[in-house]
Amino acid sequence: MERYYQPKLETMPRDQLRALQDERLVKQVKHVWDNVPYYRAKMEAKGVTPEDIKGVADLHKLPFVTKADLRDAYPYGLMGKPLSECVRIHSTSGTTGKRVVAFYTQHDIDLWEDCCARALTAAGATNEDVCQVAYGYGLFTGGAGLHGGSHKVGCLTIPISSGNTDRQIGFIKDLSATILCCTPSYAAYLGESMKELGMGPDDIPLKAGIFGAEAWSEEMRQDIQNTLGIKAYDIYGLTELSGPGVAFECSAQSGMHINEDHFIAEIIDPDTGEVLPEGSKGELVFTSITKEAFPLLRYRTRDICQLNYEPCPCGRTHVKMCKPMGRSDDMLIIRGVNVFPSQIETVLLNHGYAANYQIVVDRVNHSDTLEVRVEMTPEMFTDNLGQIDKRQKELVAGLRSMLGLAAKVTLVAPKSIVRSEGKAVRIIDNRKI
Ligand code: DLL
Repeated sequence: MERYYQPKLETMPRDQLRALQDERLVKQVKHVWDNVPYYRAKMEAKGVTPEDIKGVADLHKLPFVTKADLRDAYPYGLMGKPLSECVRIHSTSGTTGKRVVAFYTQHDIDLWEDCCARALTAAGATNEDVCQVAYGYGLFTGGAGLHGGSHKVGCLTIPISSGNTDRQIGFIKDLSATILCCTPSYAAYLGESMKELGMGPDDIPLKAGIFGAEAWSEEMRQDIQNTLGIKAYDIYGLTELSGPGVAFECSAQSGMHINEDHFIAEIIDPDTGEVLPEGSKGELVFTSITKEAFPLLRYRTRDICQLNYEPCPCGRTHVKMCKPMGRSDDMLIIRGVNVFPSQIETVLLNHGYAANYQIVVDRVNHSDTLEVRVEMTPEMFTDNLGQIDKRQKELVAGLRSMLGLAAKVTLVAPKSIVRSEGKAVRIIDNRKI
């Protein structure tokens, strides 16, 4: 039987949900107009006033917010509440120089934790469960979000944070953890480390995992489910909109329900900004309709995605988003061809490799080169050069048929590609463009 954390809201008939969104949007636009001069100026420049926005049907009239706006307004320029009412910040790592700082009132945190509690409940968590939160704690939203959600559900929460793999496995075993929350690449690494210790899925009590914060393929899901003996659920979110829990998977494991009572989703053409018809593939744009301290209207995520409005067997009525197919800013353009790392991952996993790889792009004599470095699994490891050459050629053919591009494939020894405890770093782009 499907269980919900907030059944009324999660299964609300769509016409009622739309009415709720209409009402909340109107209120939010007024809040932003009155309290965020930066956004008010953008609205004025577009000739829009709060009176023009009567509901979701008018959403397209509002200007977008982009990462560039967040940078311009850094750090306090997009706040909707005075500092005295804010209780916390979170921030992205800013490794690409694009640090984002988001603010929360206590009310914002409360609603965010509800969203994470919905995700945990959808994965089967109850107050009988022991939930190991192995996302990073601190500025990153993963640890704090799932931690708060786990408390709300009433799970015994293990705030272990990421890293120290032996201790992770020890705690899972000793404290009988049943739910694991971490990035999918770290979950795969934990599975790999367990194997090395001679442990299999039957040696641990885990039953479900909530994995997100980075792209992962269906093939990787199967892999993790088999090695850890669990059901692996996807969860999506971004710092700008609170963190994890903007959308989450249910028992159907076929897309993530967007918490539409808090976020309105649109799909736009990333080049023209035009709103695309239902079911189209494009850039995901979110409007937060309940956030007070950092209320973003029409925020361009850069994630490329598709929405599915078909009724879901789980009974939730909220629209589902597919696994993001990549980011418009992660998409590599190699010799004019659009390449998403997820496509490469699919080929590798289909050929029996684990998701331990690096994509190296360079430019030689004015032409782009693509190299995929892939670890052999311990089972396939060999020093037979003929065997390695054959395997490399198979992958070259697989990549050519997926991407329409010639790639160089280099098979490397197991464990030679550095593991990440958080989000994996898969792309090395050496082109000086
Ligand atoms: O990654 C929040 C989060 C924490 C989500 C824990 C899920 C679990 P940021 O660091 O701001 O926030 O990164 C946001 O990560 O725009 C996507 O490109 C990517 N992303 C997040 N979840 C997924 C997912 C957190 N399930 C950016 N699948 C987003 C693919 C994801 N990409």
